[in-house]
Amino acid sequence: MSMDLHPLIDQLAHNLNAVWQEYLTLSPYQMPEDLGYIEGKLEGERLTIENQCYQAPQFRKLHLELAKVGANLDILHCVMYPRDNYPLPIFGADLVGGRGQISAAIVDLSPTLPLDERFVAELEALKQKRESFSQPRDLPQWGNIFSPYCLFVRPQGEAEEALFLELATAYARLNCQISQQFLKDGIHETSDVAAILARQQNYCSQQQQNDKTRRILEKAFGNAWAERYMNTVLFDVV
Ligand code: BLA
Repeated sequence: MSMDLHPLIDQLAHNLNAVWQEYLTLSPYQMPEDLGYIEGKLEGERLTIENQCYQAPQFRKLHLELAKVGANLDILHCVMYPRDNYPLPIFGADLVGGRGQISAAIVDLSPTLPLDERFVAELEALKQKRESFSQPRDLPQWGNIFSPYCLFVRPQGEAEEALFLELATAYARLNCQISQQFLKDGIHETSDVAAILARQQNYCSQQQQNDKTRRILEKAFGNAWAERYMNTVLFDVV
């Protein structure tokens, strides 16, 4: 598939796939039939979407989406939803850019239950790297779902792009490593299923308030389609 995306998007997509394959036992995840590869064009520019989706013993859904809108807007969207019996955070990443510049680069491990101390230790150790970006961005109001370790920047130049890639990959790897530890130790037997589900529900309903995502989908596919896509593919709760 050659969508000719911004190099940082290609690199992060590559790294996420590599980390998943290294640490997790992946099996296919059944997408709604018509939503794997999508092309749309209504009033706006052509929008092409490619979805990859897996599951694993610890994750109900591992979703990586690459999208191209016209010639100037490239998007990577990734969410790793844990199963409701694992006290894991929700890994989420979004890269939005075009014309050689990434305008929004965000990655987080958003808590369901309070973050396990093994996450906190590693994430604290990355603090200095998180703070070295020249253009940090402010989270929107719905962004109260994110952790204090959320990184949201407009990366400037190749060095900052490389650092974002390193950190986003580290967050995904950490999540996979600790999830493997939980699997091995049977930690999932003891977790609070109702609270984990409630946090996933809240994560999804907050993300659905992102009008910037919704508007792009609506312009290419119409309102009803955009609503269904946001509820069933991007931010669904089972
Ligand atoms: C911002 N998301 C954006 C923007 C666009 C999209 C166009 C504005 C870019 C900018 O402000 O520079 C569009 N993102 C999309 C589309 C898809 C997508 C169309 O993923 C999919 C088809 N968004 C996520 C996830 C996170 C996320 C998983 O999907 C975080 C983990 C965050 N995106 C996010 C945030 C903003 C954003 C916080 C900034 C919103 C704002 O400033 O109002």
